[in-house]
Amino acid sequence: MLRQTSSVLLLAAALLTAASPASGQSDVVQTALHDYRVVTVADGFEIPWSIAFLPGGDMLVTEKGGRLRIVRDGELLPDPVPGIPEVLVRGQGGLMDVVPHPDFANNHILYLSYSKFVEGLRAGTTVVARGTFENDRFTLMDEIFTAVSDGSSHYGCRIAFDSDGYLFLSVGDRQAPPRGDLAAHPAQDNSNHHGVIIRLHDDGSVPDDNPFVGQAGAQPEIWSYGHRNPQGLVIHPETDAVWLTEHGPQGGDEVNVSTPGTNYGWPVIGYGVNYGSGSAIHGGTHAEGMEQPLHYWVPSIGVSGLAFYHGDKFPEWRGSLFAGGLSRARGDPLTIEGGRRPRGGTGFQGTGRGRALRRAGRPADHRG
Ligand SMILES: [Ca+2]
Repeated sequence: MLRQTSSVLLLAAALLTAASPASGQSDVVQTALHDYRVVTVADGFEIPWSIAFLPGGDMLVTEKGGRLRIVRDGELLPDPVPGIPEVLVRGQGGLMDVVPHPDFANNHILYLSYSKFVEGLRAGTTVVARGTFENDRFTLMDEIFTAVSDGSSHYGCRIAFDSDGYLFLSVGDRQAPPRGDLAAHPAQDNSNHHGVIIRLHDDGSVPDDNPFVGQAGAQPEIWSYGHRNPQGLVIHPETDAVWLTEHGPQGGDEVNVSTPGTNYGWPVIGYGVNYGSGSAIHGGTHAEGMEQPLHYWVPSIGVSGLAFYHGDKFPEWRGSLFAGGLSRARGDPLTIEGGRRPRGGTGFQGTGRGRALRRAGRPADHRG
């Protein structure tokens, strides 16, 4: 089920590199706005989860099983990076995101997110660690965030930095079952980190202006809540807004823009149903005080990596949001009209699971 090819992982890099004819590439794919080829940049990975582009041209690729790999000059180096912290590899858990510090060129700091074993918890929790990456070795500095959460899966784990240097992280709802009093679900309860976007300084300290700072009983790292399992996260390259995609249940994957203190409704409202049975989860799709998604997919695409395109090779796609999907390997360009309402379009399609999307060509730039 988790079988995956590197060509899919590297779809974004390939796509946005405006392929010229070479080996290891697909036939021309035609879409409404642009024709393109998919080019395999490197292969040989085991369940790759994310990519980072470093100054100098190296790519780092996480493998869910706990390894960080280096792609240099188009070749996957045989040895994994030493020094990676021990991760809990179980179900959806493992080594997930890798993101360089915005000033990586000078400080060589790298951020990793992963699931970690914690005594007493069923399947660990989501952790962000930072360390230096020099001479092809990772040296752990510290764990800057450990989510207060307990559950079976839904770790979230996407990291993004905005232009002011704030670190945003998604944490899933840990698959707490949505039943009974939905308003009492952990994703609606800010005394924990289930189903949230968090905002931190680059050292893990909490910014004074986070929305729940000073609110009794609330976790001060929370920026927005009521999410299910956000696994796409990107900062808009012009507006600095925090865009995310989150997995719905059966149907109801969503695109949201995370604003401070906002409740995105899971599991009180939504557009999906229970897996298999198709029985209702939500009382409805709308509720007072709960934000509507900008876009939703029924059926779900199995959202994953997320990127804005602002390059010049494909002018009609400029400003579009590309959403990776695990179940329908594709990137969906969503045209954002007036910065607000996305419109679905025909994007690129691959042959496997579209896990990670990063725009290539701007080293260490994870804002699009
Ligand atoms: Ca929602």
